[in-house]
Amino acid sequence: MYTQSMSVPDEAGSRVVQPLPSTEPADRMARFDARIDADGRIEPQDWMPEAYRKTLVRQISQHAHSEIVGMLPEGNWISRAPSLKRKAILIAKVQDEGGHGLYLYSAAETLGTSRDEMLNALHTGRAKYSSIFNYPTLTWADVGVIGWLVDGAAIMNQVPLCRCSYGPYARAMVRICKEESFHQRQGYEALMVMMRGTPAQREMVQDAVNRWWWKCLAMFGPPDTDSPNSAQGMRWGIKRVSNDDLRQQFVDATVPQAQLLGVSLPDPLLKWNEERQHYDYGPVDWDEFWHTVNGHGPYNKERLATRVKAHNEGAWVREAALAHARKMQERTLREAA
Ligand code: FAQ
Repeated sequence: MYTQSMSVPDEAGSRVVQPLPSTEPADRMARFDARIDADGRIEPQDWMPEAYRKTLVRQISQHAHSEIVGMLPEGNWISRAPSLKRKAILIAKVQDEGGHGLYLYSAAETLGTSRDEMLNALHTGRAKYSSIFNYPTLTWADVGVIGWLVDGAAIMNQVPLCRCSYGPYARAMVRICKEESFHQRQGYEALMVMMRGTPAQREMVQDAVNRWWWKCLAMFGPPDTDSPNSAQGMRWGIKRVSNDDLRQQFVDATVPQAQLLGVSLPDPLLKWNEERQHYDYGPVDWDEFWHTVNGHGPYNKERLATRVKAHNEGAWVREAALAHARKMQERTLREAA
């Protein structure tokens, strides 16, 4: 099995992008740019241009939303896991994803946005979250394939974010990547067991791979030529590797894993290219991707409705926690008087 390397090749950091025209104070902007160019970290108390702050809030909050919406497709299988062992592993994994959401909402809050604002944007359909979570989990094999391929794609994208220029995001990503690595391994191991099982189990795995493969390639985002945020994100050291380069790294890492597992990847154009030293692969259906991102995928409505319901039903917990915090504060003040 593999764990994604924590190092990012130097050429990935080639951020040769012209700075945006800016109305920010020139001396502060120059200090900020110099820190970014020297690969330094920006911390919450540091001055930063508003566009940098906005980009981070956008990306980190979308990422946080993806983690908590991402609990739903697998959470759906907790009550139907095939054994106590698989149930315990799945509960731990889904709980981890909730934890990732919390680290990420906290990182975004350091930029001056509130949890309520972010959740409101999600619940009213104004905020994006990863396209991948708008598809159904039809069989138990889907749970294994999500671990192997969806977490595998997430790690590929997130390891470079451990070196993001914004300190709180980078630090959150270190812990998240360690946990995602466990998630990926458990998925692959569950599939290995099924592949050693009956013909029906092997068919179930192949069917799940067929349904998830192309969606996972789309997870990395639009091609570099159609990615409006990439150039500036790279310039600021938020993104370190482009969408297409990460997608290629994912294909290259996954093909040998599929061979070891004994499944085929559903792409007739998938072929080793000796000259490029990479696998060639077929075209992703970007129309289907945008259709899903824009709210019209098979499960968008259901995912959002489930999140809103959970949030509303949890109102009493938030109220109780706030009442307790108020009481504790009053007691501390009384004792200090
Ligand atoms: N889905 O210009 P770019 C996980 C949007 S976590 C939906 O290339 P950027 C863990 C993009 O937001 C998975 N929308 O944008 C887990 C932008 O829209 P905007 C989430 C997408 O930011 C596993 C527009 O398209 N991971 O899976 C998607 O430079 C298992 C143009 O795109 C992260 O969020 C998409 N797939 O690059 C949990 C990682 N792709 O905002 C449970 C952090 C693009 O302008 C179970 N984020 N869009 O309206 C990133 O690395 C980046 O934000 C990208 C997009 C690479 C996602």
